[in-house]
Amino acid sequence: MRLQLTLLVAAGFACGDDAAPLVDAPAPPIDAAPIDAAPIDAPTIDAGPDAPSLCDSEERDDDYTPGLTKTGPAGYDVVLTESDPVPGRTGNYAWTIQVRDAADQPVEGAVITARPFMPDHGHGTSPTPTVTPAGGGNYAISPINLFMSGYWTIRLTMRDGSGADLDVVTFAFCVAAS
Ligand SMILES: [Cu+2]
Repeated sequence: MRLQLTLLVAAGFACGDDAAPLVDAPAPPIDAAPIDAAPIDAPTIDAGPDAPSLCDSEERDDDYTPGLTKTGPAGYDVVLTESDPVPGRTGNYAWTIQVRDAADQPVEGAVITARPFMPDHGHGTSPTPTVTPAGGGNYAISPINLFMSGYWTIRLTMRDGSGADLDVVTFAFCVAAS
């Protein structure tokens, strides 16, 4: 900053009378910033008609839509084909997912663990969700007990039948008090 000011002064001095118009440079419109800033945090898809204010300002969460897909570092896709209910309020959730490998083939026989976690609070939930194969690379997960309002991550770790790591993905949702 000091350098810039020095250069500005030096330039003004060197230009003599030509520097005078700088004083009259038009000021930015005073009301420009607030108007531009407001719409950036517009409510996301998971906000219903009575949108929970707690989650309106949450920017880390996913926007739920059936078919929301996460890709792990090993190239596996996990498709959240359905969440019952739609994420938004505290309570028990039942998910159906489909796992697809890096070649886009459904993955049968994966051993999956689901771990809900509140990173802001450092705790998980209980009971631990049960993951049940449903055929065709689909798996049912329940209950996902998001008992506390706030930001949750749901990490899905996938291994093969021998226990070898396949991939891991994390979904994230904000829920408001029911
Ligand atoms: Cu918590």
